[in-house]
Amino acid sequence: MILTIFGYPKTGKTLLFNLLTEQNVEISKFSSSAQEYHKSVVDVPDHRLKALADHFETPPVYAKIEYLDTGAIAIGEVKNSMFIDLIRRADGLIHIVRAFEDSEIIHPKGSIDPLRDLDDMEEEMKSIDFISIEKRLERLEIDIRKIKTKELLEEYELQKKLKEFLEEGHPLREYAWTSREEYLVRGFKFLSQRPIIKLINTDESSYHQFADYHEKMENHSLTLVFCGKIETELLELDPEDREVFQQEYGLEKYDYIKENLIKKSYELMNLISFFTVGKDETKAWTVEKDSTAFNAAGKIHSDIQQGFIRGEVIEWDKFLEAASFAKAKELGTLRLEGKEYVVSDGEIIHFRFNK
Ligand SMILES: Nc1nc2c(ncn2[C@@H]2O[C@H](COP(=O)(O)OP(=O)(O)OP(=O)(O)O)[C@@H](O)[C@H]2O)c(=O)[nH]1
Ligand SMILES: [Mg+2]
Repeated sequence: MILTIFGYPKTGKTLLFNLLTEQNVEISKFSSSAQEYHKSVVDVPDHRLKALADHFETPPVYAKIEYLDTGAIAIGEVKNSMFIDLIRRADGLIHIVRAFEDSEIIHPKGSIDPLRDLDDMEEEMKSIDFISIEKRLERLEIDIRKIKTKELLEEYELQKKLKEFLEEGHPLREYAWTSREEYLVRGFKFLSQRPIIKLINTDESSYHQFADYHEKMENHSLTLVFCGKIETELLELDPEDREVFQQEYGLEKYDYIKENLIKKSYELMNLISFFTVGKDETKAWTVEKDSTAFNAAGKIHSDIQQGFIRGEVIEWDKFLEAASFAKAKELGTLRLEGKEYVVSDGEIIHFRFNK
């Protein structure tokens, strides 16, 4: 899964990237070379996988997230940005805005107003989608005059609906997509259709001022508030000192962004994990909520999917209670399930298949 961090200049993108990936990319108060971007792949932490790996004495293989940190994008310039492909390519977006004060760091708008900046970016993304849709509609009108295929007509109606939806002021992620509709416009990678985490980067003094935005989940968008610079400083301390300073800053109940963001992105993007265990490795797999055992098998290998016979399924903690598959069978906690079985978060699945 790819998550792309983007935003206006000097909002703390690279500082966030460092926190999420434990890298040490240089950050600066002054304008940097906007040409470069950073990339890093991290493990998705999962205590359940760790416990299973300990039991089987095999290495845990965590699910992975690839984070991309783009350079600054000037206001109004998303459409011309060299990073637009990195934004389109993402499975989910992280848009970060500045709420922290620092008189030495110039804000391109001359004042600090994170909610305004969130809206500005939303408008830019919607208007880029609007322009792509208008162009596509013109093209479709020409094509349909030549040949009227069912699919072209279907797409034409949909693009018109999407255009109206944008005109009413909604981002495309709020549209009630059917899977057929998603399929029809899959090639467009609309920016406002991507699930998005809106991150407000603030100091301890205004952290509580944004309390309404601490975990605001709505229509495939989630807003979170964090203190980038303070968090970086806190992480350099020993855990006991950290608590003392957190109290001093009034951040007793602070959620550190690295784990919080991953946990919340899984919720936002409707993702769950299942596990496979074996003599070589204990592995976490990511699938969409409501995936069937058949879909899950396909994640691992097309041969397993094609030869699917059944899945032996057990919740990770029930397995550890039983301590072996034989015992779990005896206790009745290990179940046999068919292709249509809907996988739940935290299950171990052992696939039986015809080779
Ligand atoms: N006070 C304060 N300063 C911050 C915070 N986050 C970032 N900064 C400062 O803002 C400056 C820019 O940080 P970067 O992480 O480089 O920001 P960026 O968005 O990657 O910048 P560009 O890539 O140049 O657009 C640095 O001097 C940081 O120390 C924060 O939460 N509080
Ligand atoms: Mg940067």
